[in-house]
Amino acid sequence: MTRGKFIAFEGGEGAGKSTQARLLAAELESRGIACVVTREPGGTPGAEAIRALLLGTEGEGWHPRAEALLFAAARSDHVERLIVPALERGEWVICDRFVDSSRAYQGAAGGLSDEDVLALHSVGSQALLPDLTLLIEVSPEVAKARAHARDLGSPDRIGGRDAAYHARVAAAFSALADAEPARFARIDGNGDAEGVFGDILGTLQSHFGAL
Ligand code: T5A
Repeated sequence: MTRGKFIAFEGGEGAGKSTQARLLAAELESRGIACVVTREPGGTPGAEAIRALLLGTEGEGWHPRAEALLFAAARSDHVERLIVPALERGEWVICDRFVDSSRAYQGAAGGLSDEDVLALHSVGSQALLPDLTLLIEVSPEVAKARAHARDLGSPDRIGGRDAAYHARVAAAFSALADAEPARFARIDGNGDAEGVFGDILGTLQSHFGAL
């Protein structure tokens, strides 16, 4: 059995990750490639329960280190129970966010070192990395308009942080992509969904060959 491919979408709120993940899954299925679409934080019952703890807006929230530990715990359950078994069955896994979100949000923007975030990932998820990480980048204006339309003005605990925090997240994603060009592909997400998807399909074909 050939192991499936692990594709992650990354980027800020409203970049279009979920939209593109769904389009990619439909395209792969139409080509006879079995795939699983999942998300972080979440994807398994345990990780979805942690998601509610992390993103709910009640209470005082979490200290940055506790937040990072909770994301790592959710990811550990997700990797162990869903991602690795699917890859071993030969299915492709399309994941809406993965560890690079922790590196950008809890690391660069939240104040933890990249080494500490990667150490948590090593303990929790045996340092699993995607075969390809698609970083969807949009202007701050486009991101704000799309996220506002989706949230109806009531963002979750992390989406609701200030513009400076989200600017640090965007800069961190950009730096991660620059540092690992073999694993990352940068996608301009400002255009319409079909046009962005065309770029993603072209990127997959140049990365993995004919699908
Ligand atoms: N987080 C997550 C961390 O801090 N650390 C971590 O380790 C992880 C894993 C998760 C939050 O947790 C944080 C990051 C986040 O703050 P979430 O809701 O799962 O929250 O993630 P979001 O990024 O907030 O999800 P969004 O739905 O806002 O963003 P998407 O998925 O990028 O955008 P999408 O596809 O849902 O589209 C948003 C809207 O725009 C429209 C869609 O129809 C939708 O209405 N749209 C477009 N419109 C025009 N043109 C296009 N090309 C469009 N693409 C989408």
